[in-house]
Amino acid sequence: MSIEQYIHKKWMRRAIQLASLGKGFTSPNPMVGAVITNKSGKLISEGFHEKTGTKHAEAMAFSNLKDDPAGGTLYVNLEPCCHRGKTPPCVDAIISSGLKRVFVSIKDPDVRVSGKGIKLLKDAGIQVHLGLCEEESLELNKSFIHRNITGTSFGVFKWAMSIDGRLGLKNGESKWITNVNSRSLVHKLRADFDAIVIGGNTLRKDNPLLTTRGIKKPEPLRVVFTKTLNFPKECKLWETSYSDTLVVYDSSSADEKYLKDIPKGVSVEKVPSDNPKFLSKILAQKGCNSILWECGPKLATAAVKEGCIQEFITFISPKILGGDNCMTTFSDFEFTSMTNIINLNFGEIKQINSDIYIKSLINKLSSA
Ligand code: AOF
Ligand code: ZN
Repeated sequence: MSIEQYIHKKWMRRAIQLASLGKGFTSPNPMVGAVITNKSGKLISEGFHEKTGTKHAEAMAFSNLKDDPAGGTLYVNLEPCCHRGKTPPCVDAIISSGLKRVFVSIKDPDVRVSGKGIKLLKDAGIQVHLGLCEEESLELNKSFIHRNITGTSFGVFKWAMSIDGRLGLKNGESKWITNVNSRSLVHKLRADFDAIVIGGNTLRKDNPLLTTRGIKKPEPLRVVFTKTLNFPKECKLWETSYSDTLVVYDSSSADEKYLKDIPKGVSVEKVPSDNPKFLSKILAQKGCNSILWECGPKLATAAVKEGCIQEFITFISPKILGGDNCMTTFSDFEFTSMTNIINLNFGEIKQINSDIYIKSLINKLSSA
């Protein structure tokens, strides 16, 4: 790698790092960071997109300028926008700034932009280099890209199991399999997601709180997907003063007489069947780029079958729970041939005191 290439990479990595400061707050928008150097290659400004509705990264960088950008270079991890949305088009600001060159990591999958931003810059005589740090940028904005391409939210299924692959005892006695550190990691993990989903059975059995315990404000949306609408009167999710709750029900099976028992502060939506794809679409339309599925085995299996899950986070606890008295996560899959099984790739693996955390990936995304 030449010194020049190394320097360009360094500034793009900085743009990606700035972009990631918006993690958890930008949805439905992407995480974007921008770095501007002057014609001598000196850093003269930085910016990032803080949250939806606020200045785009490029606009923030232009408002932080410490020197004349004419003849300089912009580094940005997503193609600059060319539409007038909540804020003016960034390409207009780039063109009038006199910058001579723009490095862009990846194209914007948003149909309002999608290559048109790059074309406008080139038509204005600006050199555009596409593809620098592409992999890192795809990874950073995988949820935003997934929602734009598929119309569904990027899904991560999280569960905890014993070393022999058991979820717990069927009698419900072993509610917590993992240690307290793994459980507080889950609270942190939730902060990276726009919504946390469980099924009606998990609500009835566990009565969970599903919050980050104040790590993120506003808290992610808490969602219950139900076939019956039949819930206990007292549920932690009904307390909505610090965290919103949405109940999505299957109108083909639920008895709507139970709607009156759901407190006023809880939002309710219906879908035509128990297919989790309907849920994922509704949440995508509400602007959720990402969903953490914390549901039980039935809904998890259906969500995997319907392509609603892209990644798995598994906590493994060093316990042996044994056979028939235990629940397993994917017993609803009945594979009869190795050609049909689901193959995953291991991503991150780490030890959390006595437990192990494994992230596995189901498929790889490509750029727009
Ligand atoms: C951002 N921040 O830094 C960049 C974005 O809702 P709007 O009007 O803010 O437009 C959002 C779209 O703008 C988004 O889908 C993406 O295509 C483009 N670029 N968005 O929120 C940014 N550069
Ligand atoms: Zn923009």
